[in-house]
Amino acid sequence: MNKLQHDIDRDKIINSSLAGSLAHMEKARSPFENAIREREVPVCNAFIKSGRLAPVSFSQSGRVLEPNREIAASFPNSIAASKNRILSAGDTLTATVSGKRVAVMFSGGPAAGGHNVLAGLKHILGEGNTLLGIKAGPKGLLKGNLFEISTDHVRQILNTGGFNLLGTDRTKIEKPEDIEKVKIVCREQNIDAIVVIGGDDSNTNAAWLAEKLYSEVKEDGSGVQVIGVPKTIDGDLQLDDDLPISFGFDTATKIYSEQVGNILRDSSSSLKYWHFIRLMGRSASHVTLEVALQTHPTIALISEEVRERNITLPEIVDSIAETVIMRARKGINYGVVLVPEGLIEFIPGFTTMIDDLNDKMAQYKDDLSGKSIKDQLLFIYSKLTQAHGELLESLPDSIKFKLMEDRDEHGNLPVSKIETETMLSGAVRDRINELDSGIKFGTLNHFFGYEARCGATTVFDSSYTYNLGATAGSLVLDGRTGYMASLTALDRGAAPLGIPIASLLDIEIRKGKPAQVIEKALVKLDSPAFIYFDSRRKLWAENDLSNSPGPIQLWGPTSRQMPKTVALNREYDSLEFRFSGE
Ligand code: FBP
Repeated sequence: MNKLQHDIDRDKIINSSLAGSLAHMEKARSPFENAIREREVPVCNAFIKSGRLAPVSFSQSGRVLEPNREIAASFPNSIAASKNRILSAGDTLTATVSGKRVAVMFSGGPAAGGHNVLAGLKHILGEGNTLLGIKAGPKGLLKGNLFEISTDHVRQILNTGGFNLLGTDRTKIEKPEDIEKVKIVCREQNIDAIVVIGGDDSNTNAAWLAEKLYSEVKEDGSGVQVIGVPKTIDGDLQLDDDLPISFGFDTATKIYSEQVGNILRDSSSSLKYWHFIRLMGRSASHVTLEVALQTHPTIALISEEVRERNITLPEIVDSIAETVIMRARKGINYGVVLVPEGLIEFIPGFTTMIDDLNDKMAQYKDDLSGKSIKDQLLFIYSKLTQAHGELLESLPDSIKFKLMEDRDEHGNLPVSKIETETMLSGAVRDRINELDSGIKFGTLNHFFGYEARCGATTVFDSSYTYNLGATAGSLVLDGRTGYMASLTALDRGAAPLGIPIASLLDIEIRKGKPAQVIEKALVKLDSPAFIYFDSRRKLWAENDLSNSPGPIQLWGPTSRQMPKTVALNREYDSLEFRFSGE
């Protein structure tokens, strides 16, 4: 092609009508996103009055959540007001509340559905009140970085995944000087209420804010209300029927299930690989359990079982190796092993070693600073107990280095960066070679994590979050503070609730010190979901019963399904959710 010809063709392409419409779709305007913005979101009957959306009032129910005594002493205002009772929704709020300025932020890791919380909140507050978005999470609140969320913004984000309208971060708000900064921002920007959309650590922030901003924030002596919304793909913010699941879990697990289903199908097609797949989810194994129920992998490890049954690393490795050999003898030289992200913290020996390490890293922070990772390790071995030092030293460098990385502001280990799947597949290979070197064992390691947190929101998450936003807005308009919005009875219309956040706190060791934080809900071995999994897994290991659930379905047969673990644990009759009385 000569140069002139090239220029002519280039102009033709750039000026074509197809190029014009492609350029128009550049920012969040794919045909898919345009279509999902138009989807109607089902609303609970509680929020409908004479065919229109209306906030509800709340009253204290008979359900009491007794907090830990030591914690109760730290939250006198919140506990005196809530009496630790869950709020249930009553009739439509009779008084018309107007003029409120409500600020909302995302906090912690993104999770699909956050945008619909904003939409439900904005719509329930109505035109008489103002919704302000806090940019970049708690850090943005400390800086007073706010803007007004308009109806146009809401139209743009409805039903879309991600937290991109506001952004998020993991700053911990606890120190008196931080609380003081928040008070100044509230006074300067005349904020009446703050809604925190976050996980366990972020809702711990919300509990502290609610307590400290209870009164005497504004010049007239009034306080600032604080309401939480339960978000996290990890699914570890749960409270039986009163909080069946956090939002984002359904979308993330459906995306991982599609990917795992595809890999299972690939493994039984190409007939030569064992895939070790680590799934995100921090400490709890809810994500892995849900994906296992959706896809029926050869093996799924559950961290809580490892801890409770005291299963050591060599025992985990042995049992995987035995399954590989058993299948190989039947001529099946492939399989899929699901590994929960937080496994390493649950393996006996590792748990206490990591606690000791956290403790020593906090204690010798100044000595460690400025040293290379290798020098930090040399320094820390001698500070740990002998057994812990030896265990740390025995690990592959890639794992050791990650264990030495800084904890986040809440004291969490960066488990998303620790390649446990690689460590395990390597150890299984060594064991197989010891037991039967003739076995073919081709391995591939994967981590499925960040690809699901901002995925296209499932119908369950879009509906759940819109109604959670309406619940949070109703709690604000009803004058409540220190509650987390929730919905119960997800299979029969869903009913709004308010859960006193301070009553959810417990004492955990973080960065080597006791800290008051919301207790993570872990997988229970006597839960219906685990019992069902336990009854099937031997069959999945011995045969090929894998399932490919396919991509998230927004229309069609499974579009109205909630997570299997939620339906089983709540003992619902079917997987179908219902957010309205129809
Ligand atoms: P939240 O608890 O804030 O919802 O975050 C969950 C999570 O996605 C974990 O599953 C994961 O381990 C972690 O965030 C990763 O954190 P980061 O986004 O800071 O890398």
